[in-house]
Amino acid sequence: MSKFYVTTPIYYTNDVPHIGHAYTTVAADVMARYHRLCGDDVFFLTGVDEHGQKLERAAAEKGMSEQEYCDNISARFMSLWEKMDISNDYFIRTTSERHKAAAQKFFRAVYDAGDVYKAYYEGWYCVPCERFYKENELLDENICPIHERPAEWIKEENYFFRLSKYQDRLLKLIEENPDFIQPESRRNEVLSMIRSGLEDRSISRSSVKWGVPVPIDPDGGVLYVWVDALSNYISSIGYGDDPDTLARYWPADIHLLAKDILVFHGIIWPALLMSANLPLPKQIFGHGWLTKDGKKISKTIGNVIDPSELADEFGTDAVRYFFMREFTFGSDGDFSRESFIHRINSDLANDLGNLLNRTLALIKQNFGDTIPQPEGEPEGHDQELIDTALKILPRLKPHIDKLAFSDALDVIWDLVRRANKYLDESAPWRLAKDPSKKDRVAAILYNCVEALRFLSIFVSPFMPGASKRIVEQIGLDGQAAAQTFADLEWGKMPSGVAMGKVEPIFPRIEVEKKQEVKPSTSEITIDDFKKVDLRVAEVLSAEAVEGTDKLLSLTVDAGSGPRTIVAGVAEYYSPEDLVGKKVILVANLKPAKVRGVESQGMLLAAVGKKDLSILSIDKDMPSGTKVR
Ligand code: ME8
Repeated sequence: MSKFYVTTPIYYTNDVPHIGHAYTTVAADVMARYHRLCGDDVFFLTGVDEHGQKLERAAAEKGMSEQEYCDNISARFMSLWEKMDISNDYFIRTTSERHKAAAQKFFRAVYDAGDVYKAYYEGWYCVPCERFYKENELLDENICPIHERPAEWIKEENYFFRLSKYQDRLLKLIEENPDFIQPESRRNEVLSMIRSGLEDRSISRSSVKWGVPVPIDPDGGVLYVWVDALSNYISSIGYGDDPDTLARYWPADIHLLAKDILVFHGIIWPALLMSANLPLPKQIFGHGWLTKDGKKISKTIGNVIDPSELADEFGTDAVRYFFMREFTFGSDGDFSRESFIHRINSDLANDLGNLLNRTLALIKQNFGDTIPQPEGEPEGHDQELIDTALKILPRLKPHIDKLAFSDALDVIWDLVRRANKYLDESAPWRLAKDPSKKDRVAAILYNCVEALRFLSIFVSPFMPGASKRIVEQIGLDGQAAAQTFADLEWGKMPSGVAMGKVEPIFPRIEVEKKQEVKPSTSEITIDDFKKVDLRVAEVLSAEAVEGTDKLLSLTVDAGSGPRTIVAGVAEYYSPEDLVGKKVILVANLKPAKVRGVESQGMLLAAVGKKDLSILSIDKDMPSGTKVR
């Protein structure tokens, strides 16, 4: 039996999970589930990276302890993966004692190899990336190219790793093993980086407290968070405490990650492993980014989309399918709701869903609730359908091996399309009018059910929930979990079984008509606009206005002392929500009496039909600051 060990990166717990994280995790899940169908001994690892400076700061900002903060966000990742049907075998938390001990053992192994020394680090550091930057890697004014925020200058005495010593071995490794880093474009990036020269790297942080203590020096600070994090791939399978499991799964077959962390996985990690005298992973695959309007989805950039909300709205399978079908895995892909809905309606509701509905409805009409017995030798287009079905698996394999998920699904959809066409060409509804053709009708519908059973196996790595529902509807309840590629034998579908409850598995998503956005007023000049004095104002206190449940009376300070305003926001905000908030005030509005209270200004809000959101500022600015 082959083994297959696949990993996702471990995600930072300063961040809430978003569709970028779900993208990698779903891809890894597809690989794991596919290999289980092949009968492999699979270990699928995901988890969270809970240490480092950005976490330390994020917790402090929230007034929480670091551990409390991590516990909170780790729980969100875990429940998201449950919702997304992620079948990981282990969930690593780097704050676990097991991991910390293994990370220290790993550091010590590198130290014992003579590859660690103490020196001063002075240079740029981007906290959201948790990485050191050279000046020429930053944009103007020392802005980090990924997070578009200024990097910080740090100077500290740290432990360094002799990365430079491994330059030649790394180069040879990557040159001689074309599959080690994929896709090709990423491999070339790494090669040119190595060729341009590798410098030793700091692997501890003396100014950071929240981390794994450096094992060789009580005053040495903590391990650089990346060294701590990378060692998760071995700590999870027993590097510190379970040599049998380690030997069973290590080296990893594939580390999946996005291109921004390729250097850590393609250069630093293999060099550290060489130093610690451990085998190297077989492949590192750096996929593209999910973007929104061309920008990487990330909390720091502020454009996150919550996969959990998408799954609530459209179903887990639809989200998983979209990720795997819409984008070329190695390249960036822009997420849009329109393309999502279009893809789901056309591929899932129209193609696959329709094949299932039509087949089962025809069986119901002609054979009650029972899957009919196939009668007679193949005729008409039967053989073409059977051949298409039997050829899917060998065609699928090379695409999955290259992580070309979209191409793999396209191959599977050849069977969906062929089966729908088969049904059209064979037109059993016409034959059913002639009682002497009943056997032929039975054979045609049986063949469609058999194609659906094959499809339930093929789609199961991508859409485990839908696969299960297909299996149940065609009457194989309970056997869903047992299906593997070994079940892809035409004719294995038992006849005479009772169909399950028939329901559309992918209801069509009705597209709301876009509201026509008409300019609400005629044009104004800049001078007209300048007449409005907009200011940042802090809400000092807030209370309900008597006799109405719509209004709040707020005391605000726009830099010139307290004043009262009345705002129609009570249905959307409680007084406590607003105290301390910085809002945008129209400061030169003529005072007016509202319900007996004199209102000296107005706050700005986005006003929808059913919701309202008060405008605020995303950085702290003093009260009275002009807004324009
Ligand atoms: O880098 N598009 O954690 P992280 C696609 N803790 N994938 C995305 C993405 C996007 N817009 N945004 C995030 C870290 N990802 C470290 C990893 S591993 C030893 C330590 C995915 O929370 C993608 O897999 O910033 C990326 O590599 C990972 O999340 C980074 O997650």
